[in-house]
Amino acid sequence: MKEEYQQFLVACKNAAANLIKINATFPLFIFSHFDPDGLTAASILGLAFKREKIPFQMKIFKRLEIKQVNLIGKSLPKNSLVIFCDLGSGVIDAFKTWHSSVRIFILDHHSLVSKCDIADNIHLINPHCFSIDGSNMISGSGVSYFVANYLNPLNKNLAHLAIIGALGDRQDQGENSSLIGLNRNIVKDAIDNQLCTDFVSVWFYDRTRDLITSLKRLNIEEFDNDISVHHFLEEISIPISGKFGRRTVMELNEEEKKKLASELIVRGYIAPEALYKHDYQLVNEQEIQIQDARVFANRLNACGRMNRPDIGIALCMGDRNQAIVELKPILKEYSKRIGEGIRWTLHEGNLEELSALYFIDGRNKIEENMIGPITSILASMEEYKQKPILSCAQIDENRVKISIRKSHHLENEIELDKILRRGFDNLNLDSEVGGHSAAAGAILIEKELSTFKTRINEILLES
Ligand SMILES: [Mn+2]
Repeated sequence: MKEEYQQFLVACKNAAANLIKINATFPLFIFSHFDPDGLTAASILGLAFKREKIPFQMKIFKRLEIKQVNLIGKSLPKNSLVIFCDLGSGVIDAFKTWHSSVRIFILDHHSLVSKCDIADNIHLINPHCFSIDGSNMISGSGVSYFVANYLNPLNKNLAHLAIIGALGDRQDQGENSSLIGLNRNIVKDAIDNQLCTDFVSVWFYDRTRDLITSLKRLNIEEFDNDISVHHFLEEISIPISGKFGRRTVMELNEEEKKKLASELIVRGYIAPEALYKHDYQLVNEQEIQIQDARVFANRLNACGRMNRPDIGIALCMGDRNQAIVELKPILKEYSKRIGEGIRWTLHEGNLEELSALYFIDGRNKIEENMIGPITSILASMEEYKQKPILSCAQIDENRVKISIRKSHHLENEIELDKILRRGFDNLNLDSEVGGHSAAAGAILIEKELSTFKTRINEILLES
C-alpha cells in the first residue's frame, strides 16, 4: 500500500482509539452534511456507536457557517464530544470560540483552509493532510468508515455505505467510472464481505424504470422524445412491452442488453465509456429500487435536498418500512423541481455564455437547495462540457448561494474550489467556500454578485 495511505490509516486508527477513550464520560454529538456522502457518513458512525451501545445525538446540516459554529458552541454542554463528518475542514478557525473542554473530531475530505496541525482539542482526519486527493480518492463517508473499522472490525459490514457516499460525491473517476484510491480498499472490503459487486457492465440509470425512460436519460440527442426511442427499439427488434406492460431494463436478457449497447455505440449515439461502467450492486439490499449504489446515492440526495435528511438516515441505518413509503413523494417532488429548473434554464434562454464560463442567474427562480444539482446536470451535458458553469440562487435578503461545476471531460485541470476562493480575494469578505476541484459552492453578499461573476471569468481566462 502507498505510504501516504498507510499514514492516513494510522491517523484513523488513532482517532478511533481516542474516541473510545474520551467517550467514557462525554455526551456524543454527530454533526453531518445533508448530501449523500454526509448522510452515509453519519449513518456509518451512528451504526458503529449503536453497536458499542454508546448513545449519541445526530444533526444534519445543509452547510456549516461560521455564525452557526459559534451558536452550536454556545449550546453544547461542557465536556461534549463532537464528531463532524463530511464537513468542518472549512471552519476550523471558528472552533476557537468553543469551550476548551469540548473535544472535536473532524472526519472530512474537503479542501483545507488552515494548516493540519491545530489546537489540542481538535482531531482533524482529512486525506489532504496526507497528500491524498480528497476529491476522488476517498469521501467523507470513507473517512468515517475507516475510523469505524478501527472502533470495531465488525463495522466492515458497513463498507457499502461508504461506496454509496463516494458515488454520491462522484468519485467514480477511474477507468469506466470506477472508484479509485482508498475507495478501492473499501470496495475490496465490500466484496470480501459479500455486500457489493464490482464488474464492468452496460449501465443504465435505475434498471427498474421502463426502457424508454432509461434510454431518454442517456442524454442522446436523437432520443429527444418517446417516439424516436420507440423507433430505435423497433429497428433493433427489442420489444418494448412484455407480459407486465412496459419492459424495464432489468427484464432484458443478456443478448438483448448486448445488442442494445452495441447499436447505441455503432450508431455513434453514445461513447462506450459512457455506457460501460463499473456496476456497484448492493447484494443484500432487499429494495430493488435502491440495489444500485448510484441510484441509492441519488435517492439520498433527493431526501437531503427536500429537507428530509431523516428519511435518508433511516434508509441507511436500516429503519426502513416508513422510510420507503415516504421516499416516493419526495422523489416525485424532487424530480419535478429539477425538471422545472432545467427547463427554465435551457428553454427560456437563461444560460448566459461568457468567454470562460456559463452563468445561470437563478435568483428568485431556482431554490437554493436545487441550484447545485441542476448545475451538475447541465455540466454533465455534452453541449456544455467546454466551460465550467457558475450559478446562483437566493438564500435570504442579502445573500446568494454560488455553485460552480465542470464536466469531468473538461481537459483543463482547473480546481474550482480554488477558483472560487481566489474570486473572494479582492472582495474583502469572509470567504466561505466549500467543495472540491470539480464541484464547489460558496455564499456571497448579493451586491457583490456581478463583480464576482466578472472576476471568476477573468480568473478562469488566466488559468
Ligand atoms: Mn463529501
